[in-house]
Amino acid sequence: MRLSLVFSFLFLIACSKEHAPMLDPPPNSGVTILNQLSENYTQLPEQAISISQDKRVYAQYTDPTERYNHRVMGDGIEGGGLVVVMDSVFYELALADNYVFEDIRPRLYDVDQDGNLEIITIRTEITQGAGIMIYKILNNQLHEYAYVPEIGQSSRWLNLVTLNDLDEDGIVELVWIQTPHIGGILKVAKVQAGALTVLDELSGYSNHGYGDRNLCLSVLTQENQGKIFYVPTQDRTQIVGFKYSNGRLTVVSEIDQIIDFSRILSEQYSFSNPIFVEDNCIFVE
Ligand SMILES: [Ca+2]
Ligand SMILES: [Ca+2]
Repeated sequence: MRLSLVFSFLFLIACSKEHAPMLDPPPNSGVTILNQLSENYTQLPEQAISISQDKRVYAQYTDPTERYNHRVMGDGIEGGGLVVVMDSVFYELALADNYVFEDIRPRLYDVDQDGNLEIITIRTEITQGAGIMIYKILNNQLHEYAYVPEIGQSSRWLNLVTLNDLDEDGIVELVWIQTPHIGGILKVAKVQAGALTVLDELSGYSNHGYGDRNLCLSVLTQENQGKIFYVPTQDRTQIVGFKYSNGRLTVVSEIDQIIDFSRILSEQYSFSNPIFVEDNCIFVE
């Protein structure tokens, strides 16, 4: 009698399991998209995925390649492709063999302020060095929208500083440092369709240590005098704050401090009113 009760109990458990509700996440949820990005694509060693704050947009580099032997971030493995997910639709792009994404993960920012995020990449041509390519989804495809032309020489790289409307004229500015390892030149351009025009530049700054995976050596703040961005000097002994207005870069602050290029800048100094923008803060241990 007691044995039959046990069997009945086990039978009931088995039946209840058979009809248990499914625990898998619903299709196209964030977890599913992350799983698809990591399982259906070959990721770079950093496995870094950008996710927009509203979780509508995801982006990662794919198809690791060693066809460009520069090793600016240590391992010589760069991206050969890009996948972007917007509103659960996957958009893929494969670079031609003479290009790589010399980068860790794509940045997401609404550069034309139309309510949809664009994808900002460091894209290198093997004989011409690094440039910046901004992609936009148009007609269900990733299109080249705006770009900083390549530096013009192989094994020359650049790193982004910030993307923001710095002078508050309604147009987003892009700031970067060209050749941060060899006399880094700080440059600023307004983001508009097509090739971007450098509006001002100043040399002697750096936001990357050769071989490091830390691309996060700049900080943007909102201060009484407007938006100020900070980068280290090339010799790593100062942090310098810049304002951009009337088409010019102006130094507004010089802070004497030794900077460790393996650590993110915002952790090395107490900035007032930093604006959180992960676009200038790409860091992998
Ligand atoms: Ca946009
Ligand atoms: Ca502006």
